[in-house]
Amino acid sequence: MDFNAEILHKLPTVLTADELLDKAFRRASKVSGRGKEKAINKIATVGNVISAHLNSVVKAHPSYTSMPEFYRELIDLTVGIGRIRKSLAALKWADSMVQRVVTKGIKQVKGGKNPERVIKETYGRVASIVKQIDDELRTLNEAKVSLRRIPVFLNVPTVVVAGYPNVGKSSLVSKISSVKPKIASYPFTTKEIYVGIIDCIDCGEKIQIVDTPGMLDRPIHKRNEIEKRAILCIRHLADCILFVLDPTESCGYSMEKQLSLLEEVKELGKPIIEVYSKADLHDKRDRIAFSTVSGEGIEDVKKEILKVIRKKYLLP
Ligand SMILES: Nc1nc2c(ncn2[C@@H]2O[C@H](COP(=O)(O)OP(=O)(O)OP(=O)(O)O)[C@@H](O)[C@H]2O)c(=O)[nH]1
Ligand SMILES: [Mg+2]
Repeated sequence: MDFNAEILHKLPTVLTADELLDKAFRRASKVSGRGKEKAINKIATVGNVISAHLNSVVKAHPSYTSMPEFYRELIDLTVGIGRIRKSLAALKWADSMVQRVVTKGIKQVKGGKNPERVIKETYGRVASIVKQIDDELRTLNEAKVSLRRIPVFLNVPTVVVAGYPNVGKSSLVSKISSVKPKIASYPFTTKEIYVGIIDCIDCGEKIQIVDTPGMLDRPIHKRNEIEKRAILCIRHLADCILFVLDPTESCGYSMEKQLSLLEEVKELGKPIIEVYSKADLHDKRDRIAFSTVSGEGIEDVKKEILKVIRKKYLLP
């Protein structure tokens, strides 16, 4: 992927309509000059401040059409690309309307109309335009906050950890990689996607590990947006899937359901490593079993990841 997701972390804070108008009018109140000239400066300043802000927001957004499908779908799930596009279009509209009102105001002052009256009328029109896009400004500020949470994925071999909620995915990721996602004893603790790096000391390879939200075994159209994020990661990022099963069922879900989800994930046709979590609580060993409590099997999991990745990338 040559798209740099850091652009999503650099979006500017978007002012509300009132904040933007305040800023513009305050700046205009400080302009110097006399009579006509001062009035023209004031009106032009209002136009410039508003235009600069709206343009900086519009320009900071990436092209949602040309970015990789994975990011596009993830952003669509997180914020909605349609909403972002509509809001950006509203900002462009407001910018051109404000500029039109400002140009007209300046012309009127130059033409001899009472400057004070023109200022009052122009300010009123500008305020009414900017207030019309208040919802869109707020949407774009919310988008900025959400987009900042989308991780930057590296273009390196990637293992995606998947499974039912509460089975111990994040506990494992936190043990074997650089990222420390939240761990808790309730399902759907992980709502977003976490990316860590497993430094493989003996081979010098960097392997990316992606912690995903838990998924339930149910048809795609019934899945919530949190589960859909996990599917997206598996589909687009995974060179290999680490599927975590909790045979103690202390996660709150039966093995039958967990295995049924495993079957579904297998259909994606990617290499899968099947592992048991919570090995300190059971003695099933027909799959690699690990415990983040006793430490048992953690190295085996790492070794298996490495083996699969090496095979896929034909590494020595
Ligand atoms: N006994 C025992 N408990 C564990 C182990 N690993 C995780 N747990 C517990 O299992 C619960 C769920 O752990 P998480 O790592 O948050 O599980 P998750 O699969 O990431 O959960 P979601 O993010 O909700 O999908 C927590 O209460 C952990 O303390 C383990 O090896 N042994
Ligand atoms: Mg988790």
